[in-house]
Amino acid sequence: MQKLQNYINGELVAPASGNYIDNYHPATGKVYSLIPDSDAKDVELATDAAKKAFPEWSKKSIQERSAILLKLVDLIERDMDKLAEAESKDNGKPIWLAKAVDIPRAAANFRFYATGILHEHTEAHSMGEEAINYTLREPIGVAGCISPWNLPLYLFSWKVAPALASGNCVVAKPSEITPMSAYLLSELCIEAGIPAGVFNIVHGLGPKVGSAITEHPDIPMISFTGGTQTGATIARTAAPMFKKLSLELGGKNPNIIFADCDFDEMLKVTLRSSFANQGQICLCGSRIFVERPIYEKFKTAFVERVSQMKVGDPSDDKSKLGAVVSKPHMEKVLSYVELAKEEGGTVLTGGHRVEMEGELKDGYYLAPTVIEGLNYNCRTNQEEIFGPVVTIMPFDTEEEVLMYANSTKYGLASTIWTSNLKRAHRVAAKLHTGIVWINCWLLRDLRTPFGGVKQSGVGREGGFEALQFFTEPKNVCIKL
Ligand code: TXE
Repeated sequence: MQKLQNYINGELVAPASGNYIDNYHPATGKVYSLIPDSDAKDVELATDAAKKAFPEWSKKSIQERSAILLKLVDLIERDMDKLAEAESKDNGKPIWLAKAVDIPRAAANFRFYATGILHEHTEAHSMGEEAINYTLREPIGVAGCISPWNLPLYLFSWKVAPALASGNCVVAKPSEITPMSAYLLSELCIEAGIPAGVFNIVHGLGPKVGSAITEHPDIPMISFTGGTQTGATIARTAAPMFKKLSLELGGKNPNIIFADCDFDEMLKVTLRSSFANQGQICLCGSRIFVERPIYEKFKTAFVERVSQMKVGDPSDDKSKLGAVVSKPHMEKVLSYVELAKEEGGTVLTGGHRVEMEGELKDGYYLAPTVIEGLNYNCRTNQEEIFGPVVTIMPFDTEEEVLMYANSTKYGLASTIWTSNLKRAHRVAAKLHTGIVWINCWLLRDLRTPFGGVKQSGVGREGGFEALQFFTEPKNVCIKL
C-alpha cells in the first residue's frame, strides 16, 4: 500500500514516529493509502528548515521567486489529469469536477500570486515640504498554513501561493482526510526546483500537527481554513502569542430568490449552489428563501430537477454528485436530516444514503436532499451541515427575508436573485456577509477580498489582501 511522505527541507521523508494513519477512498469505503502520523518533532524539523531557508528566499528578486513558482504552475498543468484523478479518489468528488474546478484553480492560484508580486507597489505619504513617508512591505518569516478537505489542493494553494510569493517560507498541513494532492504537489515542488526548506508539508492529525504549528513560537502567522470550532481553538492559542491570524471558517449561506428573477437561470445555478461538490463548499447556499408568488413553482421545478440528479461513481462523467468525504461526515449529514424531521420539516426529496452495487457498495453516497416546513431559527437552519442538504422557505417582504438571512452566527456568502437593480443593491448592502452574489454564484475574481464576517472568519484572503497578510508594513519617515 502506498505510504505518503512528509516534504521537509526539500526531501520526501517518513514521519519521525514511523507511524501512519489509514487514508480512505470515499467511493468504495476502503483504505487505499497511508498518511504519515506526524507530530511536533516533524513540525520542529520543518520549521527549522523553513527558518534556515528564509534569509535567501526573502532576498530573492521578485522576478526570481515568480519564475520558480511559474515553473510549478507548468508542472501542475502538465499533471492536470493525474492530479484531478487523485483528488477525486481522495475526496469522493466527481473527476470531471476536479478537472474543471479544483486543479485548474490550484494552478490559477499559484499563477495569480507568482505574477501578482510583479505588479505590487507600496504607498508614499507626503507631508509637503516637511517630510515624506514611504511604506515597505516585508515578508515576516515562517507561515503556518492549515487547510481542509473539501477543496483540497484548491484551498491549500490559495494560502501557500501568496505566502511563498511574498517571500515567506511555509510549514503547511493539508487535511488528514485528503492528503494526496498535497503529497503529489510536494513531488512537483522538488521537480520545479523550489529551494530546500522554502516550502514544507507535514501530514497528520489536526490536534497533533495542526496544533504544533499553531503553538510553534517561530511561526508568527497562521492562515487557516476549516471549521469554526477549530478556528476558535487556533485563535485561543495564537492570540496570547500575538500571531497574525487569517481564519476562513464555516457558513450557512442564504439564497434569496425574488419573484422577478430570471427563473430558468436561477434554477440552473441554484442546483449548483446547493449541491456542487456534494454540498461541501463553505459557499454553498443551504437556506433557500423564495418570494411567495413563485414559491410553489420553484418548489415543484427544483424538487423535480434535484430528484433527477445522478449520484454515482466519481469516475462517471454523468454523476452530478459523487461520494461525501468520509463515513463520519456522512453520518453527521444524515443526523441533520433526522433532526430536521424532529423539528417538523418535511423531506421533499432525498434524505437517505444511496445504496450502490459492487465495488462501490460501501462508499459514502447521499441523495441530494430538499427539506421544507422549518422555522428560520431552528437548528437545521442555523447550523452548518456541509452536505447535500438544503431547506426551502417562502417569504413575503424584503424586511422579513433579511431578518431570516442575517439570523445565523455565520456571515460568509449570500446570493440574491432579482431583475430589480435597485433592490439588488439595497438588499446586498443590508446582508451581513463577506460576499454577495447577485444573479450568479461562485463567480470568482481572484483579485477580490474573500472571507466572512461574524463566526465565518477573521481577515480576508484573495488579491493583494493575502499579500498584505503575509507581509508587515513598515513606515519610513524622512524629514526633508
Ligand atoms: O474541519 P477541521 P474539517 C467546516 C465544515 C465542516 C467542518 C469540519 O463545517 O463540517 O469544518 O471539517 C486541522 N489545531 N469546513 O474536519 O476539523 C485539520 O487537521 C490546528 C468549512 O476538515 O476544522 C484540517 O487540516 N489544526 C470550510 C483543518 O484543521 C487543526 C471547509 C480543518 O479541519 C486542529 C472545510 C487543531 N486543534 C470544512 N484540529 C470552509 N470554510 O471552507 C483540526 N485541525
